[in-house]
Amino acid sequence: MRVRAKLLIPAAVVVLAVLGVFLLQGLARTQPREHVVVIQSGALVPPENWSGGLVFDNRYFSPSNLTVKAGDVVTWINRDSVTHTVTDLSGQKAFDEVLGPGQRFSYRFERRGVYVYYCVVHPWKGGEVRVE
Ligand SMILES: [Cu+2]
Repeated sequence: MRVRAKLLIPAAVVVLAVLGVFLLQGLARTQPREHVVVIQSGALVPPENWSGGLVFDNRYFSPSNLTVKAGDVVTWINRDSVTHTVTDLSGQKAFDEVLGPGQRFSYRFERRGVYVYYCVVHPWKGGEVRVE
């Protein structure tokens, strides 16, 4: 009986530890994440030979293409010296925010889909958030 108890306790500790690791992994997977998009310094300069369409380039929004999970938060930070906007062009018009130099704006993407956004002041700056 004593020998059995001595074996049972370490076995129980191992089982609990393994269960704990699985639980923590599950939690980590379901925790909403925050993603950062930087409005780059110099984003006010239009691309050469700009023809009027949106340009998805990390020189403007970085990254200009981002894939997130539903429930995740995206934070845009304006690192440029002038004011920019983060304006949703999708039918949902989920956000339209003016960001002065150094300002940031966060939005939680609850609904799946593709959100194309741009800057009203500098309309070559395209960005896309794909919510899965
Ligand atoms: Cu801008």
